[in-house]
Amino acid sequence: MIYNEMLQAKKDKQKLVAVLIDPDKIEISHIPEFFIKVHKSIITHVFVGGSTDEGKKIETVTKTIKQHTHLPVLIFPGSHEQITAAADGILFLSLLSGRNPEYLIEQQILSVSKLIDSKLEIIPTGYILIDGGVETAVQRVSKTKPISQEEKTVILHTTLAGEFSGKKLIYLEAGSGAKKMVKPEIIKQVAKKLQIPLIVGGGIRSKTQLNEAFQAGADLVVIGTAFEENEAFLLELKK
Ligand code: 1GP
Repeated sequence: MIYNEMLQAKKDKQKLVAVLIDPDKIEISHIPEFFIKVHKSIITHVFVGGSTDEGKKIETVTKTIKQHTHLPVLIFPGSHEQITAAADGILFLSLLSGRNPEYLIEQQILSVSKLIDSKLEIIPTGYILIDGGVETAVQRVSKTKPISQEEKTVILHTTLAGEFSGKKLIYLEAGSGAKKMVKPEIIKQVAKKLQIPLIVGGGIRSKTQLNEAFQAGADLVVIGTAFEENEAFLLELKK
């Protein structure tokens, strides 16, 4: 079980790193070569998804990834249309920072027909969009506002409301391509109070930022854009 392994890693203080693969941004033919690099790096998880899947490639991309890796593959869907049983599991997201019912419950209901008979491990995840200094795709697509990094209490209370309502993970998200990652002081404040594993992503482009996120208390860090722009960065994060 992927989630139980995450809990164990948290207990053991073993830090996890996910590569985020946007199906619109990767060539299927490049996947085998990409994963040779992934396996040399400290990556422990693979997330697949994006705010949109214009090329409708997620199923093929996920199947191809599964053929080339032993790492757990989780769908990180921008909508119910991105759900594919080819993965191992799904981050079943609720956008708790927003007030758009479409992303709080409607998309989740629309997902059920695909999930009900699948073997996907479903991990309820409170997804919290934090201002990363630039309008991100999540903001555009979800038509919700991120929480300002100045609103520390709102961020803390939103994450804890997620935990208290039964989410198994909290994902603090500055948005793909964010200019500013979630500040370490915010991660720290949340990590101190949260019992469940904490995912942090958006705008992390260096080893220093990765370490800052971990030192502040992130259990799993997600990196997408930095690998899309420079695959050599994977090798800088060598095992
Ligand atoms: C986006 O948190 C992830 O959902 C990763 O963001 O692409 O900025 O690394 P980046």
